Amino acid sequence: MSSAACIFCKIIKGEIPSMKIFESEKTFAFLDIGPLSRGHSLVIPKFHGVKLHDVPDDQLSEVLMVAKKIAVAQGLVDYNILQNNGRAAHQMVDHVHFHVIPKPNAEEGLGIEWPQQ
Ligand code: DGP
Repeated sequence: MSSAACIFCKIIKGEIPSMKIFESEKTFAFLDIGPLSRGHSLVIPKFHGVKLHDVPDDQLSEVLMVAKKIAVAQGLVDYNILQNNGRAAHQMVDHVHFHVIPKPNAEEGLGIEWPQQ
């Protein structure tokens, strides 16, 4: 399921360009357009759901593993995995997404060898 108006659904379909770093049948990952640190990425289920509880379990099953793969591939030591639900929780894009945010003292480890599918 996708939403015609959703920017992340458009990114998945290639209608909006992105720096893609991973794609599988259910999951997509790309660099954040406004990174909080170098290598800040977003991991999303391809299924369109606004909040975490809108996405069926089987559509979410890979998301955390992909976030972990990215952190490992970047050589991160310190990082945040962050997922916001709703405006009061600072969610700006209404398609579930997990941020992988490298922390500054881990930056020398950013070798940028992105995980393969
Ligand atoms: P959040 O506040 O959790 O909803 O974070 C939304 C993130 O999405 C924010 O860090 C910026 C990013 N973002 C918004 N629009 C685009 C876009 O068109 N392309 C990319 N790559 N990232 C985007």
